[in-house]
Amino acid sequence: MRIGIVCYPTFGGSGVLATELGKALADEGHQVHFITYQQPVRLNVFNANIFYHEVRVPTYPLFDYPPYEVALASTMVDVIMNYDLDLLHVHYAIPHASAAYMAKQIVKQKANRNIPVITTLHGTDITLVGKDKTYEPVVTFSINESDAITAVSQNLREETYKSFAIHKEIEVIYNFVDVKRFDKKPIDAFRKVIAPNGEKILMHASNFRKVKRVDDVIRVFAAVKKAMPAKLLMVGDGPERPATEELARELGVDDDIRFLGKQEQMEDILAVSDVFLLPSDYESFGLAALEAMAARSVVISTNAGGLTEINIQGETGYMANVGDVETMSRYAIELLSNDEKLQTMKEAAYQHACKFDISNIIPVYEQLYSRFCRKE
Ligand code: GMT
Repeated sequence: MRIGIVCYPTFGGSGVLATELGKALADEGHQVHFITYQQPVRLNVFNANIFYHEVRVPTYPLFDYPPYEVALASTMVDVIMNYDLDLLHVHYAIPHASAAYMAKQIVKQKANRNIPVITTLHGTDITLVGKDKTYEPVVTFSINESDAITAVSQNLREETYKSFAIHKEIEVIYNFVDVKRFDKKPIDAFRKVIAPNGEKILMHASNFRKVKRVDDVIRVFAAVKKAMPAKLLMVGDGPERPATEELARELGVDDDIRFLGKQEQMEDILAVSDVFLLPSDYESFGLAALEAMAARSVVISTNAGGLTEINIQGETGYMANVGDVETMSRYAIELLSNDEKLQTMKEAAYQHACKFDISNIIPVYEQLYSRFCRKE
């Protein structure tokens, strides 16, 4: 098949998932065309089946807001027509689903062709941004106009039906992880630099936005530090980072925390971590947590959104209510004080992550695509 993939090229989970999906489809022999404004961060391989089409947004002094959606739709039309695409798969509804609708109409008029559009909902496009009155009518319309709609968890499916008047079926296709990539032995030298005295290592990775409650990560770590020697790795960057660093200084734990910024080699960093903290207000799925589990890190998270669909309480990790720093700290201290339990839960987390392995999910997407593909 010739598949167009539209996504955000940044470190966000939706872009990561879309890129990994495209890479895997290319490995299966499909021709994959990424259409986005920048080379996706995880698109770091050469594969003759992968094409990358950059959306250029020409500016003009009149434009306070350059019209990205128009440029995106035009690029979609160009790629569909010139590479004879079979379908478009757009990740994150805003503005990809509405741009795809526009492209679909143009291709219909120009070439009398119906190009199927599949929209995958990822989370904040529904729960945060999409709900906003400013965007809602366009989001509702363009989701309904998609030929197929998928959501990355049951929770997100339900949230979408609750918040938008969607009259089509939303199929759940869970996010996936390439377990082979994350099942790595820790690099000893790296572990020694981070934790020279064999301290336990906690970790968090996100885009440091309010929804991630990064301050709760620091508060849990401060409680753990009172009970045992430990280190914390903070991966990623975003608006809450300065306040988070300030809180670490205030609580006197800054010397034991490393802010690593944005990182591509997540598998090497996750491999040295014992516990992964994800105290978010909401996660439609929590891809970062799944990657941590595949790397044998035990996830201590909130029980928000789709996290309950990937973490099993007391078996693969622990969950607490949003903001319940005390309970999350207690879980972390109990677990990190009991090596046998820690090893058992690490193994259980890994085994559970294997159920979400890429090899199980790619065929599901292929089956979905084949329902809409032209019969030659
Ligand atoms: O978490 C973010 O802010 C990034 C966001 C995105 O769209 O890239 O992540 C969402 O999609 C991921 C991939 O499907 C999910 O794993 C995340 O849980 C989801 N984030 C939220 O729901 C807050």
